[in-house]
Amino acid sequence: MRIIFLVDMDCFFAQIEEKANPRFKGHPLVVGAEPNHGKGRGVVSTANYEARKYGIHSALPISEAYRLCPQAIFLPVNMRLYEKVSEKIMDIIRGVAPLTEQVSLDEAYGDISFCKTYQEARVLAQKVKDEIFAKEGLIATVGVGPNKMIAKMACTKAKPNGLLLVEPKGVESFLNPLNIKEIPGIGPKTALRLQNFVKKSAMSVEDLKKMEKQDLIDLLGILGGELYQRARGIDETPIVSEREIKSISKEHTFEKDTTDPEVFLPIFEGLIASVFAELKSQNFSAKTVTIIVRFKGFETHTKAKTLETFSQDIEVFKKEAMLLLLRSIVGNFKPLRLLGVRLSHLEYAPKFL
Ligand code: TTP
Ligand code: MG
Repeated sequence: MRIIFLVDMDCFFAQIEEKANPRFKGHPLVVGAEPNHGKGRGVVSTANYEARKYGIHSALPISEAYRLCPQAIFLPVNMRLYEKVSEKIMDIIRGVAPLTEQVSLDEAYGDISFCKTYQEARVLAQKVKDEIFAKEGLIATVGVGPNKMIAKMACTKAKPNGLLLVEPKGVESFLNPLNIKEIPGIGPKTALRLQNFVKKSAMSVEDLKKMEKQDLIDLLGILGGELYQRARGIDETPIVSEREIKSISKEHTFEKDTTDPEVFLPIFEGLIASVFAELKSQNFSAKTVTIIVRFKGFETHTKAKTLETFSQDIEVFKKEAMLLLLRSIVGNFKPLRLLGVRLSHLEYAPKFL
């Protein structure tokens, strides 16, 4: 039996700004693009809870935020500062739960299955909240449950400044009355398709549970099968510590050994694109690119280039990888059997940069 917690800072960027300038406290505060008296472009990064009362939220156009509350304090994004605070928060969380998975600057799951009971888990969850407050002067909300989905939903329910535990025996009564849109993975479009199917304008998780598994799969494919499980509180997704990932690589073995650039170059570019897609989806940036060239007869060459700084820029790495490939084959050109690309020396690079 697992016990998982999710720690998520309340209105993270805004809270940091309030702490830096205590006179902002109690006033609506918006962090994001320059509002330029309502003509500004760009969006809201986040808003404190006072500003949320006016309907302001993340990703809202800044012009709209200005219209809703022109008297709010509008501040630019000071990412350097937020990243520093984020590192400190993550250190605190890792001190409490050794196995963690950071999902954004202000949010991390922790496996606290070493707690034998939910009472113990409550003490630990309170401890992480208290430590974040004592050391950083910031408020976090913590959700606890038997898996990531329940921990996440409990955290959302408990916001702001909350702590909510949903024990296995309480999962059903926690989920049943919720609107299906509260289940992670059910966006507005999926919700609409489900509502149309059951001919209801609002649908609860209890309604969702009445649907046949096969109908869900016919309607939504793989997601349908997953939702059948989620509606029952089942989520076996593991916690994957970002520290466990040391490199990202892809290889391709040619069906026939080849010397034809029209065959191997598109494959090489595809490998680069695919390691990059993975890098981005894991929220990493990388410093080192390595290429692996295996010729007919298994002679294998690897060449690497380490950049001066971490990067997520595919064009930078593509250029380096191409140079490395050229250096490996010029003057030594034999039929190619395999090509590979590896990114290593990874650093966690949160979203929203
Ligand atoms: P969230 O945790 O989603 O939001 P939050 O911490 O501001 O508020 P909540 O109390 O609801 O958790 O995101 C963390 C930070 O990430 C947020 O403070 C700003 C940034 N962010 C963006 O820049 N753009 C976005 O669209 C979102 C959702 C967040
Ligand atoms: Mg948050």
